[in-house]
Amino acid sequence: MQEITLPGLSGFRYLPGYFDRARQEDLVETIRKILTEAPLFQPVMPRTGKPFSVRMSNCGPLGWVSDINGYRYQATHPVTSRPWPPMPQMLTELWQTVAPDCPPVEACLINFYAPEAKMGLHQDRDEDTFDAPVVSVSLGDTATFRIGGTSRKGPTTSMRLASGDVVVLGGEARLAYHGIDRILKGSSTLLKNGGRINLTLRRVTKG
Ligand code: MD3
Ligand code: FE
Repeated sequence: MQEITLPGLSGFRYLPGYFDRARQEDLVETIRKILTEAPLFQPVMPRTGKPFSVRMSNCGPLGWVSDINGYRYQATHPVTSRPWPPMPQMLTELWQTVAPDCPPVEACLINFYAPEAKMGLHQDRDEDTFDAPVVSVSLGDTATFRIGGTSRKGPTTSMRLASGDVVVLGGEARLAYHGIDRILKGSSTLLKNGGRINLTLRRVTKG
């Protein structure tokens, strides 16, 4: 298994091809089942109400939501009001493998990118703890990902995230600015209707 780090950003680990094609197919089937229970919703920006281009859902005890009132984690789906579906075993196993000394994963945010979707540069800081890493899994079309440092200005590094790739954002990288510039339409055959799914595994509460 290949592991790539960045010289200026400790705690960043890129694990290309972590999941082989068969396990990616397994994961997609598992996620599709979750999405029938907890459908994708369109989050909006706090205050402005401007919709995100990415649609989202969650699984696990807590899920991240954004609405006119703000960003937060909550135990229920914002549209159905039902609890989020349980965390699949493949994801709890991934967490145990890459974050063995951390308390259990509590949230898996499911981001769905249509070919035109993107995500602006931001920090992930809605959790009550930054001790555990954020762990990202990419499925479907390749994305152009940008990561900088812990200040909004300053240099950024661009890299491609392909289907099956895992990124672990711990240590200094946990609070790095990052975003998705674009999706390379038609770059993967994994998802029948194209697009990209990103899963992010998180610890939300203090262990
Ligand atoms: C770097 N997701 O859900 S994954 C997000 O592809 C998010 O959907 C993007 O940013 C996506 O918040 C990027 C890679 C990633 C995830 C979390 C990070 C990079 C990160 C947290 C801190 C630093
Ligand atoms: Fe993020």
